[in-house]
Amino acid sequence: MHACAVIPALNEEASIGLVLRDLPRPLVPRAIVVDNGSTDGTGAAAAAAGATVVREPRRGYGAACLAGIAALPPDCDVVLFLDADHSDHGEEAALLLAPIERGEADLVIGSRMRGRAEPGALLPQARFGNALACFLMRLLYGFRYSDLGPFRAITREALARIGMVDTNFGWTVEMQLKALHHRLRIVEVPVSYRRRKGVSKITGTVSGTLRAGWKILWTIFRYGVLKRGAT
Ligand SMILES: Nc1nc2c(ncn2[C@@H]2O[C@H](COP(=O)(O)OP(=O)(O)O)[C@@H](O)[C@H]2O)c(=O)[nH]1
Ligand SMILES: [Mg+2]
Repeated sequence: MHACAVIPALNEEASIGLVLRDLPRPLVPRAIVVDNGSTDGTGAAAAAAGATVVREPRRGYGAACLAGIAALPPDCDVVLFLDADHSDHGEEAALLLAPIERGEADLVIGSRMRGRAEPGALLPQARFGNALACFLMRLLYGFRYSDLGPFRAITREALARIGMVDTNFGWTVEMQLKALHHRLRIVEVPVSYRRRKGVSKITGTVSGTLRAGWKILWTIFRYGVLKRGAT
């Protein structure tokens, strides 16, 4: 197994080095940090910590993930996604990669609801949004996700098969919906989650929460209702 990390980052100079430091190197020897138009030293900090830095001027979480995928080395066969704010515990990468390595899963979601989230790390609006999205996916597909967490692993082959397109906040839920659609083998594992440094740009702001919440619901409607059976 050749795993490569993809880390979308927007102004995370203070934390990106810690994220890269915590990744277990033998298991995840390479990391691509996608600098999404940061105005701080995110790119330089990532390069100093040994990552390959890709720049994506088109703003958006999904746009950054897509740019990271486009830059994967040819021999990479498993992609590990995580956030740049040091909320995810990169040292837990083995928990996500093990089911893939054993040949039991195509997609492994790190669940912060099943694992230990530090108090205050998941804001109430994030918990509510996660619960609602998971409830709706269960109604539509009968599958019990417990989280839309950013820390996840997927085989390169499965990633190619599902054809991700979302350029912003719908990214995580799109992957989960398409995984159900394409009948991927999905496993959830408990992961830890800590409070980020600095202010959250998505769930920590009213506009970010509303835009993300709306986009997630729209994505569930689009793939779960309109396009069900189409792909
Ligand atoms: N590429 C990209 N990343 C973003 C954007 N907004 C936030 N991020 C990154 O996405 C991750 C999650 O953002 P964060 O502010 O922690 O929001 P929250 O955890 O959902 O409340 C972090 O790694 C951010 O650097 C964006 O517009 N583009
Ligand atoms: Mg965060």
